[in-house]
Amino acid sequence: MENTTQLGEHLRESTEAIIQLVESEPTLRSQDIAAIESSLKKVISPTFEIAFVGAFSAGKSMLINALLGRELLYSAEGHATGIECYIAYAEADKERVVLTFLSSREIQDEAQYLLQQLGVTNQVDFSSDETISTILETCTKLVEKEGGDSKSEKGRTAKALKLLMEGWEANRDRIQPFGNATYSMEQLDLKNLQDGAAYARRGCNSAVLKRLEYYCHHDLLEDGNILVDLPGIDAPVKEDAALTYDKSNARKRLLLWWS
Ligand SMILES: Nc1nc2c(ncn2[C@@H]2O[C@H](COP(=O)(O)OP(=O)(O)OP(=O)(O)O)[C@@H](O)[C@H]2O)c(=O)[nH]1
Ligand SMILES: [Mg+2]
Repeated sequence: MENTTQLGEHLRESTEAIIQLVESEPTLRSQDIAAIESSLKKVISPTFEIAFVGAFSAGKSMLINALLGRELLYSAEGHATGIECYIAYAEADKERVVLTFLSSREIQDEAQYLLQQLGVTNQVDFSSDETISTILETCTKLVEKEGGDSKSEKGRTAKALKLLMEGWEANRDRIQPFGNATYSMEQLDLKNLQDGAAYARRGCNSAVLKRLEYYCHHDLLEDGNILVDLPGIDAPVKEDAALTYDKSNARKRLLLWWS
């Protein structure tokens, strides 16, 4: 009897033969081959997402790190995870990280919202270096005045805006005006998963990242399980909480609830 791997291999060979036939026949060239390929991938290497959802600071990221036996995800007191992180399987010699950045438009909208929270209601020109320097200086002073970035809402907001502006300055050549740019480890000169994790963990980089994908060699992931780490459902940053709420409603995903 054939095992699942052999069946998958036969299915792949047969489908590829059919695709070749379709491509060689001019009258059939308009057929959507990409849809067939994507369905084939789903059948021969199915994945299943397991999302860790719950209150902020409940220990979700730390638990995933403990399960994998490595410090990939940022875990700290207070509101720690601000982006969606996916951890999927890779062969031992093919471990990698894929980083997706926010667009300039998303960063500017977020900055404008944070400025509004701080009482600045006029539209700001983020293309001016002078404006960015002024925002950074003002935020630094505000955080000092508030006695740190965790003592008051104003201090937290000023710190978040400072990190966002620093992240934008540091990664400006990588960020696209409207689309979400995606980079491999090699493109960012990162040598391994730990390097990737360290890059994403830096506050200013984390502020301008949208999504992280770790491809990691671990038995737990080998059957196609993808671990998903998300911000706390009650995260003090409302966009982060909204992201988790949104992802929690996705179908075909197991939710592990923490409180
Ligand atoms: N003693 C103890 N501390 C823990 C445990 N789990 C988490 N912590 C601590 O709790 C804090 C928060 O842990 P995280 O893993 O960042 O929590 P999280 O649920 O991912 O939080 P968010 O990313 O903000 O949603 C960290 O300082 C951890 O060291 C645990 O089982 N025991
Ligand atoms: Mg976390």
